[in-house]
Amino acid sequence: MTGPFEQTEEVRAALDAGAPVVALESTIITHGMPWPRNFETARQVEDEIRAHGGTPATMAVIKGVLHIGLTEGQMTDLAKARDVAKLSRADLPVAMATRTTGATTVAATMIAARLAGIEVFATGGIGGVHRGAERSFDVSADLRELSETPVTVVAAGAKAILDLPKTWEMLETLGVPVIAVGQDVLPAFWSRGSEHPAPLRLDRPADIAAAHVMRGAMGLPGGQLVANPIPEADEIPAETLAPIIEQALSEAIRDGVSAKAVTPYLLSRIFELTEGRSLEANIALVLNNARLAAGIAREIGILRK
Ligand code: PSU
Repeated sequence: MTGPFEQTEEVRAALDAGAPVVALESTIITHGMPWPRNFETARQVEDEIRAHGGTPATMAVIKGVLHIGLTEGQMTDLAKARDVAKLSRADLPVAMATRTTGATTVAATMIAARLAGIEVFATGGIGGVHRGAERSFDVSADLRELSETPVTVVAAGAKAILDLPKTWEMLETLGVPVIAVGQDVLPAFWSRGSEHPAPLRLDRPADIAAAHVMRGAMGLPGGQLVANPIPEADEIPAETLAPIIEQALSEAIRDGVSAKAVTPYLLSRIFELTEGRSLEANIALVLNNARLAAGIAREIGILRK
């Protein structure tokens, strides 16, 4: 495969062999977690995918080159860097054309995965409709990407800092399948449960893979959102988090935080207010999603043979 991107040997060999590959994003490294846990987590997530028979492909734009899979040195530099751009659908080609460096969000990682021929992607939580969106109109480009780009995204739902009911409504409007795993309600990122019934439920990776392949066979654009609850031992109860999220949100308004800065601001404030507990939960859920994504990628490979 040729194109405006560069693959690591490991990723190229896996794709050529038709072996399972799982895409990973880099905004979670640069904007979602503090150093050095961001670097350790990025490494651990890759190892988790390898341990489950997959090949990880972490995406980032480095000096204009879209990398599908990063070396350890590139990952270290990104994890340490400050002021790295946060690239979504709109800015990805601009960053590449102007030779800048940036981390890929869910939307940009989906685009990179499709370019490279990777069908499954694991992350923590997607972006969505922000609270107060009726005034700010702040809705993540991740939602529209899910309706356009044929990649199955495994996440612990949408981040609980968002307006979750509006996020689920919008995904329904966009025709994106939202599939809960192992339970009848949608998960809420740091917490397993919520009041929102799951529109779809599939418990077996083979069924999720079959739905992905069927969607493609029917010529339907867009991907699937697999909503995988955080493991029980790692969750933070929603009641514990609710006042903390409220506090972080009102501080964001007080500080005039807007647009792309909102999510990183809230995540880091919630990290401080929970004395690090939110980060431990975030790491646990990403690892859990990586395991499931490797299983789905393997099953898609079996169906494609
Ligand atoms: N998952 C996490 N932490 C993160 C993200 C996902 O556990 O920081 C990132 C993803 O890159 C996602 C972005 O696309 O947060 C959402 O940002 P926004 O709300 O600005 O669209």
